Amino acid sequence: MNSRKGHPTPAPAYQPDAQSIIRDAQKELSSSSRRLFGKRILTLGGLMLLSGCDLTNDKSVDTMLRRISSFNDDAQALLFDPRKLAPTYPESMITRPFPFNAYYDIDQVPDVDAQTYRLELKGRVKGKANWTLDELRALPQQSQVTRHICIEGWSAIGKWGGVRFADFLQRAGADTTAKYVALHCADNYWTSIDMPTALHAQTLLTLTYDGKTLPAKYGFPMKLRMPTKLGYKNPKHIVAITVTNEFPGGYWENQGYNWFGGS
Ligand SMILES: Nc1nc2c(c(=O)[nH]1)N[C@H]1C(S)=C(S)[C@@H](COP(=O)(O)O)O[C@H]1N2
Ligand SMILES: [Mo]
Repeated sequence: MNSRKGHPTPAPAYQPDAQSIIRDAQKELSSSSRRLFGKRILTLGGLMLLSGCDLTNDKSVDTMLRRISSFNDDAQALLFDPRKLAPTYPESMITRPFPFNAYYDIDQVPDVDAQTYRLELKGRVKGKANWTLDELRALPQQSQVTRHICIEGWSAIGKWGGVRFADFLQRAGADTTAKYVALHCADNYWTSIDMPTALHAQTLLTLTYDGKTLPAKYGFPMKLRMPTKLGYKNPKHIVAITVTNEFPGGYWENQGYNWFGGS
């Protein structure tokens, strides 16, 4: 479970050469923030101008990269239009077979028992705290064909079905004025999202893939599917959900991936 297959190993803290600084900076910046800056690549000089930091000092580089990343989160949150829909596709465009990806190999996919499974709701939630799969299946379902975009440079079109997350949060008595929703997974992966994205019309708590029960490799029993966010923000095998005002971070986000992670 410890190998980091599928993603580049996060760069060592600091190597005192311009190339490694630029590589780190590029990793830190999502594609949309690069659009925001109007360039694909920031030069070392550009980074110095932006930050006012002396890039020969490793602490200032780290501080600057963190500042750019949180600026980028704020900018993306401001630019996010909760009513704007991500593109949908005809079923004929579904990618077959749909790729598998995780921070481990496919033979280590967690095996979640459907009978004993309960989705646990924590934090700022007044209603029902534990949900069985049958209870989730009994809620109104819908499906969508959307493109999943992985930061590693591949994308694929798939069809997911399930409960609109906004409906679920409402039924569960969640405080939808809270800032964050954290998603905890059976494989110890976790991520967190902003409330406007949680309430977006295309954010689905999915129970099916291509019309059938979500297979283990794609996240049985449940994946939160958000076509407005990059792949690493779409957690599989969710076992608990926390509604909170405290920043929860995430598995990849805590290793330098941009937190907002919009596509
Ligand atoms: N629980 C869990 N969810 C996860 C991951 C993971 O390792 N564990 N990887 C993420 C990444 S980086 C990607 S690209 C997608 C891959 O989903 P797929 O296997 O359905 O293509 O799952 C995301 N959700
Ligand atoms: Mo990914």
